[in-house]
Amino acid sequence: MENTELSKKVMLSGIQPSGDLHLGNYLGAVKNWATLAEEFDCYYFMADLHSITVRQNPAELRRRSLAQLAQYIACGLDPEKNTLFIQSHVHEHAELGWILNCYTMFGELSRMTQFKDKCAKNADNINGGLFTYPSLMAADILLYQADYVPVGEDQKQHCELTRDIAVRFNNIYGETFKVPEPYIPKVGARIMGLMNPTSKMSKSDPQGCVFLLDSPEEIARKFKRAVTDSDTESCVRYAPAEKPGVANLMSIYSSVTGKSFEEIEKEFQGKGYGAFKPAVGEAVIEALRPVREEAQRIMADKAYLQQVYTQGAQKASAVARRTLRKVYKRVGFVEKPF
Ligand code: ATP
Ligand code: LTN
Repeated sequence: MENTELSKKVMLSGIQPSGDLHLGNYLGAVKNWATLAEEFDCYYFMADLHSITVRQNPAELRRRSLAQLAQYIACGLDPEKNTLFIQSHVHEHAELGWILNCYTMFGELSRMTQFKDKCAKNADNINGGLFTYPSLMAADILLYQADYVPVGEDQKQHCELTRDIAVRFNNIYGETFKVPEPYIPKVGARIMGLMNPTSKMSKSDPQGCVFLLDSPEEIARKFKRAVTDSDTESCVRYAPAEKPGVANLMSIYSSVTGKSFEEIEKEFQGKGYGAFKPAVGEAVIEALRPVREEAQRIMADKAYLQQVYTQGAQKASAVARRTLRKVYKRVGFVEKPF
């Protein structure tokens, strides 16, 4: 087992438990991750250390971290085939994060667009963690000697910085870290908000965002209210520049049913948006029904969840420990006697 795992490339990603998972996270990320388990040695974690860079309600953070794990599993991430864990359970993340802070430049961190965005949004809490967030993310990745990091466009800059940090460290101390690459899945839609189809679906706009745990009634309501277009044509046609709302609904419908855009255009020929929007809602309700039911079942089974995250942290720690020990030696720390 160890040998086959060693020969597989390592894939790693994290999502902050700062909100509930939505259709964008599912179709754009987690659903695709589930298909990678055979080919790669996969690690996925709840980035709770990262999430406290923005003030969180403690009870909510705890609930969402467990709910997110349950939803990962319900989306198809089999805990026997993937290493699923909670970031704060593997203390090596915080330790390597500190070390890498000392190999990340003030100027580099100052240029991160996510830092600038978050400063603008949280003007009353621009803390040190927000600034050094990318060094901790580099630690997450480098601890596991990851080959690939599946992330969205917004995280590419952080991945680039991770590569720079790895190369810098390797140049000073000799080969220590694998230099990772961002991984852009072959399939994977970018889902836009239902109320504002020109910006991505995001939990910060709850009206235009379909959460995996939303009830069927809630989902139907959100799709009925989805913005289509101001044209009077009311024709289901794929034209993203002219009709971004309709194009987004078509992408969603295509992702959940597997139908091509041509098939969808044919199916709704002469029927108009009045029939199209509820049909997309219905298809999403049916696609998410097993995910929601399974997530709810798992969330209620606290003993099972605990077993999954315990096993995940143990497996992750074993790998993380090896890298951290090597790093401590390289930088010149005295070996721990126990
Ligand atoms: P926020 O709502 O604050 O922008 P988020 O919900 O996008 O955050 P992230 O933690 O940034 O959550 O994203 C987790 C993963 O889901 C990333 O891989 C990201 O690329 C993917 N993702 C997020 N939103 C979408 C979307 N609308 N369409 C496709 N993929 C998405
Ligand atoms: N910053 C990422 C979450 C994240 C991550 C990681 C992703 C934290 N550590 C390591 C990939 C690899 C985000 O906000 N989506």
